[in-house]
Amino acid sequence: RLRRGLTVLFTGLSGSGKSTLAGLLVCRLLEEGGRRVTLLDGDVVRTHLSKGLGFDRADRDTNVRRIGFVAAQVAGAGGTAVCAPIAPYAEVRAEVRAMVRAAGGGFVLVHVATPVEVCEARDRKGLYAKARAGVIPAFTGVSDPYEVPQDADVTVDTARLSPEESVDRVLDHLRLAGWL
Ligand code: GGZ
Repeated sequence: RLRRGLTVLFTGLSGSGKSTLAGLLVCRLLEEGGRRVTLLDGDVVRTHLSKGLGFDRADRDTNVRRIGFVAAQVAGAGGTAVCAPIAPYAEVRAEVRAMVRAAGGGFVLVHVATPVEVCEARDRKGLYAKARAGVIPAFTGVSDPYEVPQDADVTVDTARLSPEESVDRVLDHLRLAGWL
């Protein structure tokens, strides 16, 4: 049976666990067989597809729109795109959902709802310290907005769940919704 393509968009703060969960989900999807899978990670996208863009609202919106465009192409061709930008604005997230659906793919929004205090305590890359010191301006969750999704299909908190448990929640949803 031919399955429709799919986009899974992880959204959440820096250090919330998006990249880890996205990478793990890709592995689990590959193990399952089925569609071809592409990972569009925030970091990698910004060194290639979105090279030169900054972090004001217009550039963030452009970045997330580009990711959405590629994801829609992948899903439209019957593949799976797994994306992990912060995607702080609800309006553009909704645009991406619409773009993917218009291309004939399914769209699943996963909110990685790890509290900012936990992300900041982890501070794996020292970015929160720099943001607090004002060295990095407009840092999401510190000095720039993050609009909490009201339309998440799955919500996970990596302060309460292991990465494996979080990805299991996503896979459970994908099975229940008939995507796997
Ligand atoms: C947020 C920033 C900023 C500012 C640099 N605000 O944890 P990271 O380091 O590796 O991931 C973050 C990444 C965010 O890029 P995205 O493309 O995901 O953002 S968006 O969806 O809003 O376009 C962080 C780093 O870039 N970073 N400056 N000011 N994160």
